Amino acid sequence: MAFSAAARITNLRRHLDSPQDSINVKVAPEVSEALSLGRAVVALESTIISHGMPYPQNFETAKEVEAIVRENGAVPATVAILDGTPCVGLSVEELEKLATLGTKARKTARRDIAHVVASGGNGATTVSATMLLASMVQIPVFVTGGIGGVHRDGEHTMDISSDLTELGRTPVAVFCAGVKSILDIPRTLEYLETQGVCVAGYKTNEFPAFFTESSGCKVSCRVDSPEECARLIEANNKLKLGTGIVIAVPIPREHSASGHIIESAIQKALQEAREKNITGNAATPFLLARINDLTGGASLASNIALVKNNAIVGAKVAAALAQLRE
Ligand code: PSU
Ligand code: MN
Repeated sequence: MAFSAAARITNLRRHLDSPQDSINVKVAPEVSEALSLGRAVVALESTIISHGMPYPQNFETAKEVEAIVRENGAVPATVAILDGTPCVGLSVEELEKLATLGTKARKTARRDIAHVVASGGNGATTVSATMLLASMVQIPVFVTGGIGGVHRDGEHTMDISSDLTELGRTPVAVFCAGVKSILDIPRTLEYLETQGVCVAGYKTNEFPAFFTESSGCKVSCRVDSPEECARLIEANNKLKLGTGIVIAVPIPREHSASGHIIESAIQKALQEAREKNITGNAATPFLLARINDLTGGASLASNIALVKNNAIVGAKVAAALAQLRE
């Protein structure tokens, strides 16, 4: 018997909505409990562990960042795909597995999620994939080091991180230290504006450049306390804008001293990437690793320091947001 178009659509919807046809997201018991009680939770990404830092600093940093989130009043939820299962909240053993897998784990952006799940693989989620999974379980706050952006020369290569489009379609607040000057910062901000993304400076009017406090670019608004930041997130949520927010937290001054040394390493690494024709999703990990080598580890130390600082601010905001919603 032939179905009418309307009946076919209804059948399709039923098919998509039925629980056996949706992918199971494994939420750690502690995270699940906090979410159901309306307590503060902070999502954390995992590409920074697998591709952003070498072992063992990546494992140590991952554990320390989780501890900082706890000390500041929230439950940490590191996001990854393990043996094909999307996980929100990892055990120490699972964190170690990702840290030791390193670049053997698949760098997983939004476009890669379905394939990593379908093939039962291990995926370290980037900002885009982490935002998506965090929003699926309704975590509104996510802390990382730096987001992706428009690559230099991006107007020709069209290498624009899917982090930016995700921010345009997924309502999660992302705490970061801005974007690295391996990227084109003014174009990154233009792209975020086009996507309708609010870019707030935390106690600053200027968008920070990851290793340094200043990029020469202004943010679209400024917040000066965790409570003010929580109100911004809540307004974005209540307005049902559907877009994410970038909360840019400048690197603490005492860790940004080596900024200009790092900048010259960035220039050299960019030149090498061009010569070796390293493009696509290999570009960011290559540049991060080369900059670390060229600065004799100084960039890694700054990177770790700023992630920890972001975790303090993000956890305080998550706690203020939970209080606001009580
Ligand atoms: N920037 C950093 N460290 C990182 C990344 C970016 O300073 O580890 C990672 C994040 O996971 C981010 C991803 O989401 O790289 C962006 O990669 P791409 O440029 O390929 O979109
Ligand atoms: Mn890219």
